[in-house]
Amino acid sequence: MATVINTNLTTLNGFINIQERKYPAATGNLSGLLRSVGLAAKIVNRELTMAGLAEDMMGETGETNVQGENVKHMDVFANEHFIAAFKRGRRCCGIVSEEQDDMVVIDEEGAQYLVCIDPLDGSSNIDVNIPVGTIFSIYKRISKDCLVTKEDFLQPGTKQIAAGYVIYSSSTMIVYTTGDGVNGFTLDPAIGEFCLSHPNMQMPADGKIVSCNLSYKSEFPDFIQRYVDYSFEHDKASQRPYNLRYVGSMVADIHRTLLKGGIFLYPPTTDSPKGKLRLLYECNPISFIIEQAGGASTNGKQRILEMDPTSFHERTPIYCGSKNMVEQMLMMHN
Ligand code: AHM
Ligand code: MG
Repeated sequence: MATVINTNLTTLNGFINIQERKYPAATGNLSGLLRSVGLAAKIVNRELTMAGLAEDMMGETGETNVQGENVKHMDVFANEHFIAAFKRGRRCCGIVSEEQDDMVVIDEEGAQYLVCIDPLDGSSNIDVNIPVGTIFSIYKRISKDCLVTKEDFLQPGTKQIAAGYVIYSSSTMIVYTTGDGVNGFTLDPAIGEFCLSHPNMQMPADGKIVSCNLSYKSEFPDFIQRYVDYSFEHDKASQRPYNLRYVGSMVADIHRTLLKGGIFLYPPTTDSPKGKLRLLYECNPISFIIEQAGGASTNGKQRILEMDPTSFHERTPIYCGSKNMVEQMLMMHN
């Protein structure tokens, strides 16, 4: 019998080109920016796979970032390479990064796009070989000045032009949206290309997995405590108890939620009264992806995407995932 050879390979760059051709007015600038994400992701991936061998890539730098968190060597590496890729690509006029107190202003004539990024999400997991990620969000500038302004970055998530994440795990993937569905690309390390492996991702409307750091349960708002209790009650008819799964890298927990269904919760706690996760470069891009895949994302009072940001590093509670689970959780509010 003749061997069937699959030659139907769509690379990330090829896919970006196809998408661009759908919009005759496209300038190619967004495409260029997305290609920069792909390149930096490959560089970070290469370094991460070697992190256990290169001693200077493990552990902390001894410094703390603007949020008072210990900075890891890989945080610095990822931050520098993503920023360098955006600068080299010449399509980006500014960046807000988890690793930098203030915005990075790029004096690039004609550049209209700005990026909010968590270069290495879940970095406390690197030293123990657990999946980590990169989360990014792309906006178009609204100011007309010569250089990008603070207000350009403080647009609500509904104004995102594109958003996505990279998951560095048993395989490395980029999952992104430009508001026209969600597509996932798996890195084939042999050819060095991200290849379309998960076209038009849609998440299940129901799920049986709850993802949260239960060690803070007594500090959660009452309605979340009620929802957690409900989730782990025994009731055959509604297939409870649900399963508890928590990696502690948002990207990994969200990726599983997207593929298998479920709900991810990061409520306010005593130490983080506004929640721990950051609106601009964690919650907004993830919420854009989740909604585009048919799920829901809320801070308990409103859609995350409709929040009006007031500062670069502001935090918010987030509850997101399968639509019916999020609805059920919100019912506990009343
Ligand atoms: P980081 O961006 O500094 O790595 O922190 C964000 C991470 C998320 O990936 C994860 O969901 C959360 O912090 C875990 O926090 P906790 O250990 O409090 O559960
Ligand atoms: Mg993070």
